[in-house]
Amino acid sequence: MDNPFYSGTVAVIGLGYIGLPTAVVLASRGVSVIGVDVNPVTVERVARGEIPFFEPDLATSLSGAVALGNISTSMEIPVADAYIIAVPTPITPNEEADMSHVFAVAEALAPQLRPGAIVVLESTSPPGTTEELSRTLAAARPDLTFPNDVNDSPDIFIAHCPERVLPGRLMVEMVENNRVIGGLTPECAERAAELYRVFCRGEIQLSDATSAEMAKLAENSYRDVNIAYANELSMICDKLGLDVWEIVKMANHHPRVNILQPGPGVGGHCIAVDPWFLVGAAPEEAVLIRTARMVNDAKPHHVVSQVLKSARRFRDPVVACLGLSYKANVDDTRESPAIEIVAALAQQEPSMTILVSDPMLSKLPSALQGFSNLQFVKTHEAVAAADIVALLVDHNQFRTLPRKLLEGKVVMDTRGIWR
Ligand code: SAJ
Repeated sequence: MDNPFYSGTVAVIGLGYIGLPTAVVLASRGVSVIGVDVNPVTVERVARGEIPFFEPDLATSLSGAVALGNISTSMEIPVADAYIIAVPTPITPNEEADMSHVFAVAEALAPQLRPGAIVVLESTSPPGTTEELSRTLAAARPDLTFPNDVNDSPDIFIAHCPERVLPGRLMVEMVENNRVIGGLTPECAERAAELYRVFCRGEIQLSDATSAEMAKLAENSYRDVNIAYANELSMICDKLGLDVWEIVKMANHHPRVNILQPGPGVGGHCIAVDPWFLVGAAPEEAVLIRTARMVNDAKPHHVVSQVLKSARRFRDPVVACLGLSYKANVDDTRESPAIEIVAALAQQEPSMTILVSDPMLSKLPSALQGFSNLQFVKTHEAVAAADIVALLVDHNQFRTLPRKLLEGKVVMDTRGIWR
């Protein structure tokens, strides 16, 4: 198919980092999209063409789609031909998958289903969730047939299509990346693929739903395990007084070695969360995956103890903490190790003055408000006043900081950008 088009109405449920770009990309290709969210502010802003978070090129695409009249928003799930569920699947404080948003959607969605509808779960989920979603919908709608209970074509088609887009490159990767679509039956996968082919130029691999869920978790756990290796090396190098960046550079000269970059820890809504779904699914088997999570979760504490150790040599230490987001050049602070580090320093050392700077943010995130020893200032101001400079995020603006400003200060470069 050269120019695939989907003539039905698509409801995208959850207008967050994944749902909103998906809705926008479908609408900009002429599909009639209804964006659904429980947050009234998001619903109003998106309807006006305003983005609720920063992502390159999202604003122009959204205002274009709004101008074309292809996207509307609602707080209620409407009757539609296809549904894409992109709601959060966080973890509980006990590191168990919190699937409450997905099943709240199922409850609200069931009454709206009409024969022929496609339901695609995009949210990253533990293996078996799509099947459970189908059973939940089936229980609420005994008048319809579902893929798990008929041999012929069911009334409702259900699939899992995990996303792979990288924050900061969402609008490009949404279109270019290869995707996996796992259907509860092969026909479910094919129906969902027809919808995704409208905007996805990458290869679409068809599979079953549970394998697709597992593939997504395998991808993110792979990344977590590899970053944990880099972070563990960095802690070993600190102990031995070696430069981990030099060691990684040398090791990566080997033709089959590609060690990732150590950092202050792992943040974001995916890599720091999803591996726990595998641990939950197979606790006895997922030894390496659990250990990697623990290594990465321990890294912010290691950075805190290094800063505290350096601070001992100053009477009233002033520490500049540069960067708060979970990674470079985004304003997303979810699960950010930088925030964890700054909060721990502020709490553990009330006599320390902490000057925080992040050019991607306009103010301190709520988790850091209320500390009397903490101020949000401009980068140059923070560095000029500091005894210790802790670089926590490798934003481009920090890369170009004149090195002269760092002279005479203790520098803790957790991202290795000033070497
Ligand atoms: N990090 C390091 N060292 C590295 C690479 C990353 O410390 O060498 C840190 C980052 O600073 C950040 C965390 O890891 O704190 C995660 O960053 P990331 O860039 O690896 O991943 P995300 O969370 O921005 O996006 C990931 C992507 N997954 C993979 O690369 C496997 C993306 O493709 C997924 O779509 C996304 O998770 C998701 O939604 O699952």
